[in-house]
Amino acid sequence: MRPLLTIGMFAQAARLSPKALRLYDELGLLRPAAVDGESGYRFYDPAQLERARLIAWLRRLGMPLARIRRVCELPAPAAAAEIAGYWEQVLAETAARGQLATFLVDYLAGRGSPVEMSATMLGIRYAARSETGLVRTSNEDTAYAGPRLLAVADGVRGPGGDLASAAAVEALRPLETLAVPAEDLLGVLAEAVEEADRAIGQLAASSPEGSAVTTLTALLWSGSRLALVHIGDTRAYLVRDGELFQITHDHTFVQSLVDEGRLTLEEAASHPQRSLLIRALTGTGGVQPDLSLHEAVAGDRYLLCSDGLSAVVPAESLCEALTGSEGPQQVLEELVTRAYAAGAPDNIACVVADVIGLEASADPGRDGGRGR
Ligand SMILES: [Mn+2]
Repeated sequence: MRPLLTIGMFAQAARLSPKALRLYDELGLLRPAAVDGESGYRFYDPAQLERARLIAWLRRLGMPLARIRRVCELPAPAAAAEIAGYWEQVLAETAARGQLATFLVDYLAGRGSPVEMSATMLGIRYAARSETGLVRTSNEDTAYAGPRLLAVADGVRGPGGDLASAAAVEALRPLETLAVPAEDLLGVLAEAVEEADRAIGQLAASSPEGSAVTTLTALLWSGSRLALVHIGDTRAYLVRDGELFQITHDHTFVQSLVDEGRLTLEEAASHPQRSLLIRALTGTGGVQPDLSLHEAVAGDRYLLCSDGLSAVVPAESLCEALTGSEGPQQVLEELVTRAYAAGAPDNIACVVADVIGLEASADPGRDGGRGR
C-alpha cells in the first residue's frame, strides 16, 4: 500500500484547496482514507486522486454539490449520461435566461433608466377609417385598429373584394386577445396569415368568379415589440423624430422593375400597370408575406394605408400631415382630406397609431376604432 498523503499534499495534487477538501468530507463527497484520532488531521490515499479531480472538474462545470455526489456514486457510463443530462438542462436554462437578458438589454437601451421598469408596457392610441373615395362606387378596402392590432387590406376590385379584405383582417383579430410572448410574435402572425389565406380560398370557392384577392398589411404588438406582416401594395410607414420611413416594400410589378433599376420611382408612379400585384392573398396556399420585428418606442407614429392614399398623396405631404401635434383621429382626418383633395380616385383605407407609455395616460385606448 502506498503511503497516505497529508491533506496539504493531496490538495496540491488534486488542485483543490484544503478548505474545499474539508467541505467535501463533511458533505460525504470525498472521505479521507484516515483521520488521526488525536490531531484530527485528514490523510488521503493517492488512489482517491481520480475522484478528487472529477469533483474539481464538475465544480468547474458549475454542477451543484448534491448532483456531484450522485455522479460520483454512479458507474462511469451512467455518470457520463448524468453529466450530459445536466448540461442539456444548463443549456435550456441559459437559453431562457438569454431571452430575458435580451429583453432587458432592449428595454434599457431603448428607454433609459431602471426606474421605468414598472412602466415597461407601451400602448397605442389609434384611429382607423375606410372611405369609398370620389370615383369608385363600392369600397373594397378594410381598415381596423384595436389595442394590439392594426391592419389595412385592399380587396381587388369587383364583387367580393370587400369580403376578401374584411376576411383577411378578421383572420388576424383573434390575435388581439391572445397572449403572445414577443419571441413568438412572428410565428403566430405567420400562422394567422395562412389562416387568412384559407379564408380567402373559401370565399373564392363560393364566389361566381371563382377568385378572391386582397392585400394585407398589419402590425401586432407585444410589450415593446411590434411584428409587421405585409403582402401586396398596402403600406406601413413609421414617423420617428419627425422623419417618415416607409417600412414595407410594395409587391408590385412596377416596384420589381424599380428594384432592378429598369424604372425610376417617378416612372413607376405613373406606369399604367402600377397596381399590378406580384404577391397577394389569393387563397391558393403557399402565401409569402414579408414578416419583420420592430422595436416600439414611445413617441413613434405609424401609418398603415392602401394605395388610395399613398398613390395620390406624395410622401412629403404625408409627412407634413403626420408630423403635426394633433392626435391620431385628427391626423387621420387630415390624411383623408388630402386624398380627397387629390381626387380620391380609389378607395382609401387608413390607420394612424401613436405609441405611448401606458402611464402617460389614464385612458390609453381608443381614439377612433373600426372603419370600413
Ligand atoms: Mn386600392
